[in-house]
Amino acid sequence: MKYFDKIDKIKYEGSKSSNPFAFKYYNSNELIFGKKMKDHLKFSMAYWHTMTGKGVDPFGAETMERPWDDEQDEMEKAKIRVKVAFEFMEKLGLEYFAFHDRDIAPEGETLSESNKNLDVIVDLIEKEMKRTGIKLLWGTANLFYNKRFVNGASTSPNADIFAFSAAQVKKAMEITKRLNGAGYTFWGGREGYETLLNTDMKLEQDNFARFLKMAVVYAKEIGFEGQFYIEPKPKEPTKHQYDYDSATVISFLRKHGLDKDFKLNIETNHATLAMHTMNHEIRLAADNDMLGSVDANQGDLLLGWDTDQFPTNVYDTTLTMYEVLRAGGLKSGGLNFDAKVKRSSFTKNDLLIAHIAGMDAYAAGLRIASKLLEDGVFENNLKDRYRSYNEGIGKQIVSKEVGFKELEEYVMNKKELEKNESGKQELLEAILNQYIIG
Ligand code: XLS
Ligand code: NI
Ligand code: NI
Repeated sequence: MKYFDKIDKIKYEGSKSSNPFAFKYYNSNELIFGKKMKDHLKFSMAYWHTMTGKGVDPFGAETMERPWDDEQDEMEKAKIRVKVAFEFMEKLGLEYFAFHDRDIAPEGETLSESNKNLDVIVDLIEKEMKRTGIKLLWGTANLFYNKRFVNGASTSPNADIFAFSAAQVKKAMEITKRLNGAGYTFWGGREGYETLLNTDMKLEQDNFARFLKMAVVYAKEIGFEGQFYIEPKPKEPTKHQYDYDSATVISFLRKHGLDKDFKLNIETNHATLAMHTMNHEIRLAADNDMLGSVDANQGDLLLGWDTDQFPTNVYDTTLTMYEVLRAGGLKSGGLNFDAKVKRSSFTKNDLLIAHIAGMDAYAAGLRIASKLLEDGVFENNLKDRYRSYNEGIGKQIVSKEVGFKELEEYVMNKKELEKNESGKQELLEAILNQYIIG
């Protein structure tokens, strides 16, 4: 049975199209800097939101109309969802997906039962991947939903929970390897604390590092060569999460000698929850050679939580793609739509429309960003703004030829310093608007 058979494969019709089931900006094979749009963007479907998200919120029940979930048996439901997922991705031309272990198969009474369920579903996924050529961007383990993780997973005060988490991740890594996943993500859903009054923060963070080291060792053992990612998030569900933001994660990894084994999976809504812009988070990761992948969504800045909305803000997608292009692209990573349709967008077709909206917003952002880069709009300004470091005393500072004494000598009897220049923020913002609006 097909669930989206009333709609043809989504095609590019250009910006004048009024067909809601067509791309207006995403033209998958169009070349940008000699590379296909689809290879710059590498869009991925998040199995959890799109296949299992039901629209519950703390005040209300499920709203989503998902005819494929009518089946009562959980394993049968999981099998049907695999078919639906691949039909859906094929319709949209999504070439990647990402999942948590518990999204694809129901949890059993014991780990052994859960693992058996996974094996059955992974068989089906593997077949569908072969049939369609769709690839796994990354896998992960859900270490936050079950009540056993109430105090955290690898940062739980209870060593049994640490052990359980390790065993669950072991299996999740194995299936990710089996499905040839390009990456494996760690998002510390409950790796943080509610109050320091009951928390040994040092032990918890050291345990988290021990856990990650075990994962690195096990990856070598089984020959998993995908990229490990850590996904920063400052809060929610815990009040304070250890993987707060790019800067925090980078210094944590360096402290524990793990920085060569991990890169960052940066999510737009997490960046804004940390009171940073997404472009700041990406720039910081890229400057430290740690840019890995992107969870492409957007938050509502008037709300203080992770609303995981589909990215439609072209200003933001432009600046995100600008940073991605500037960093030389995403390598093993992609743009994973860690995004859910609004609770009131409950029809199955809203799922298609939301992905089209996100893909179009990113395609438009990519086009604009490539022009900005090509014309050197910001890069030339940067060169000019920092030119004093290319000659004279600036050059000596950069090449570490001078210290405080020499610098004192340099300025002590100088009557006039170089004049400061305008930062030109409004001018640059106006030019950015010209590129966006055209
Ligand atoms: C939640 C996270 C989560 C990760 C994967 O806020 O974004 O969905 O991406 O565990
Ligand atoms: Ni995410
Ligand atoms: Ni999130």
